[in-house]
Amino acid sequence: MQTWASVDVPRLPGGGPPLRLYDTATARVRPTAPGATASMYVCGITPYDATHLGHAATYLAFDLVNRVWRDLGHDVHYVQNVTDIDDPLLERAARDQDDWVVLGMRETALFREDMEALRVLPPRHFIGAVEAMGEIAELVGKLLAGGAAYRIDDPEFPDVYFDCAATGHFGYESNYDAQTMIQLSRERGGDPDRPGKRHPADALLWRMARDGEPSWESDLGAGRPGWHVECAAIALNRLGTQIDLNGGGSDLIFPHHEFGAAHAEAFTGMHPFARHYTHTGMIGLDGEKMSKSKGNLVFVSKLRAERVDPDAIRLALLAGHYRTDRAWTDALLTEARGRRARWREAVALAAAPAADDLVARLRTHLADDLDSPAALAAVDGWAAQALERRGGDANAPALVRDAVDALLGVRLGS
Ligand code: 5CA
Ligand code: ZN
Repeated sequence: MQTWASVDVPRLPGGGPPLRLYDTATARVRPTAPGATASMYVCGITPYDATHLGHAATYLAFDLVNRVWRDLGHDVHYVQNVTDIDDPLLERAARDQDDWVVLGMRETALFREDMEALRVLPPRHFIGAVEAMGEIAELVGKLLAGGAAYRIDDPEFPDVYFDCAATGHFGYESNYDAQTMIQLSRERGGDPDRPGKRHPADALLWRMARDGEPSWESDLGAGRPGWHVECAAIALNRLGTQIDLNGGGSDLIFPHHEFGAAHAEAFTGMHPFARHYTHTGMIGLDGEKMSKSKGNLVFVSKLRAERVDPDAIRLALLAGHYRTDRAWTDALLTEARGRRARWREAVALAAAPAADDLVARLRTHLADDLDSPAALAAVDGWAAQALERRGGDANAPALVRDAVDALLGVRLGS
């Protein structure tokens, strides 16, 4: 798929400490240690509705990872998928008497616009499940041939399932117990109650064609893929057998990333698939997680249509720590607008207090598990001093403008 337009990222003098990130699998903050190339796979949208602020917060968190790694000199190889065929898309299209292909294309186009407006650096590969159908079916075929998958005993629909006992490591990513896994798979698109599975949590790999549903020809028989194998195939084929980071919201910890990891590991024999599994907290509204199924959504495109500055949306979302479940409020946006105005005023001064220390602190805060609230507070401190004292270093305003642009993705110049 076509990705979205990139923005220039200023290069900053000097360098910062290695990026440390929380890893769900080991339940602690650990240094990331990519080589010259840093590989990152972040799960993309299911395009049956517009991008809301929860999605935006998640992609902004991984945009910070991208920016920090780039600042450290890594070539970031970033891949993101689009789940452009799955039950929710078909259900929404049926409800609205829409064509699922058109629905997916329309919402994906809007997502691209939103990401561009928010100045999120684009992935190098932005891949839809439909365009990756051949490679997904091929991976399912290999898992089946290798004994990690099985056909369910159902003469009408002999669907293919992944055997969660196949790798010997299942559960290491989420660390959830069996009861929790079964419960979460029930809530998140799985079918633990279907008879004939080896384990209730076993996930669907290939769903044989049903009347009235789209399907694709393959060696497995006509059908369509399960959700997790889509991401495993797209990631493996572009980033290789082991990656530096697999990311998404905390609602993807199980079953999605547990199975994605298990599929990849069963195929490659290498463990772990990702060196970091990094998950963002959920953005809520009025006390509930913002989600398409609950309908309590604030869309990025709606705010843009109301002429809300995307930089203010970015600052409002970065004012909270990425791992914290938090609520969206209008007050956050008001605060972000005020902050942006003060920062702009400070970088427009002819001279300001020296900024080398501020740049160092920005790097240190972000390297510390993306502590964006501390990074924002550091810029606030510098801006307050600059506006109070007036004068100082003539290079400081431009350095701060570049650092805020490169590391936080916020543009303060004209
Ligand atoms: N297509 C799959 C991933 S392969 C999917 O989960 N799509 S999604 O459209 O439902 O979500 C896209 C991303 O936004 C996921 O990483 C998800 O975890 C994240 N997300 C969804 N809701 C929220 C929320 N309320 N707050 C923060 N992140 C969210
Ligand atoms: Zn995914």
